[in-house]
Amino acid sequence: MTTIEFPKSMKWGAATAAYQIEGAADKGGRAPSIWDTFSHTPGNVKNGDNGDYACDSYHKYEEDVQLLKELGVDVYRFSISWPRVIPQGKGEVNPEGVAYYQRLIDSLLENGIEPMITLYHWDLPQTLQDQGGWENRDTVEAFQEYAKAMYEAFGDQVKNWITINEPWCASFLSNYLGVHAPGKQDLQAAVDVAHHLLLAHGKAVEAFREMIPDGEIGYAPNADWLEPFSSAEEDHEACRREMQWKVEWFMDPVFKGTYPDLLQSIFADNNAYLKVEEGDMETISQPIDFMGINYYSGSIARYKEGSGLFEAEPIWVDYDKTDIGWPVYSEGFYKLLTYIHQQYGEVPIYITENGACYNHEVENGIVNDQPRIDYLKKHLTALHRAMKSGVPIKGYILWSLLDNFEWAEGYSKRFGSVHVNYRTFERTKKESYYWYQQTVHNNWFEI
Ligand code: NCW
Repeated sequence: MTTIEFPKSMKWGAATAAYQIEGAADKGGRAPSIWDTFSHTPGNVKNGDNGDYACDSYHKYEEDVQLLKELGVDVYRFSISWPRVIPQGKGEVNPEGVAYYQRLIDSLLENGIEPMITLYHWDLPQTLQDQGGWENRDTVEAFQEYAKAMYEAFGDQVKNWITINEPWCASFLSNYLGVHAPGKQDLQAAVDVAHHLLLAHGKAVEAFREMIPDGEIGYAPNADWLEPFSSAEEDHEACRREMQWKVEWFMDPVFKGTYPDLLQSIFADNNAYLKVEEGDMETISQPIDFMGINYYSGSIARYKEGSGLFEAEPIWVDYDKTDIGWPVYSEGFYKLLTYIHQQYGEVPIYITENGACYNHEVENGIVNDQPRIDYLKKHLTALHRAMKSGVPIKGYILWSLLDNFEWAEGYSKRFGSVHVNYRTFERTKKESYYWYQQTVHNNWFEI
């Protein structure tokens, strides 16, 4: 037995996102987001699922807070639904929407849990999409106004903020690969969206400094690790290109004030051009208080002519895979963290998401999700190794507190430490919940 022990300062948390858990899609003055439109369009989401009811957390938030309290976490990361608080995307603030988050925040604080708010976890108001969405540069300003309204409403009580969740998903996965809302397949659109998301991040940070000077703000890019299949130069280069797309494209602008040259030329070869206006890079690269990292998986890849934009082909060597098909690759977590530390220096890091999809059901009142516990042990061991190597980790936030609406996969994929019955909305703690509870309580676990 080896004990993996974390420093006393380590913050533990659990995360969710508005569209994935709230439900109450037409309640309290909420207007549709791009995810309502997308999920209600046949063929986009598995089994035709949508977030109309989700986990019904809009009504059951107190029960969720009790789950968090019993879990013993320091931090709850949740997102605000922009169309719930500003239904038309700009202009009037909806008091009923604000009141919902106020109740949630009050309840968290009464129970000794620090709120961490994500401003954008993918549910853009549909009215803004009708005006071009994130492709339209005006959306950046609308986002800054929305951010200001939220700082105004909650800044006294909430000190931890995240601007944008997984900008790669909100740009390329959504506008080039067409898997997520709005479901486009247009590289130029994706490049424009990516830039505008980063700009929106910068504008929200700018306003934050004026309005919440004693708070901390960061963003939460997703990151994969690509390991070259062989020592051949072409395999290395293929992995570099893929990593530049998934990682550097969203981190270099923020921490170095530049976009990777190689990728700009690959995009240009495919008739997609970066449109940067004067001052943009300064806005994007202003200092932030922490970097969030969402890590789930990685893979071994090799060069393959003609395979996608970057000619990198993943090789499915003998990894275990989670129930969503993502390889369990904790070594990649360690490598990614040390790589990011080398590249971007001493910026403190929160693991803003890590977790696994396993679809265990309730049997005799128990959900025995041992593979999720194994996954968490491996990844927390890798994290601990990274910390020992000097990577400045502030905290670890589990995805997810609850099973929830898993975007294009609908309800078919479960990431929660708590099982949700989608007919009755009943919550059942899984074995991984109890394991995480012990780990959070002890600040150590055994392998
Ligand atoms: S879908 C996704 N996730 C999951 C989601 O529940 C959460 O809201 C996200 O922050 C778990 O964590 C993130 N990430 C997208 C992964 C990329 C899928 C790549 C598909 C390639 C075609």
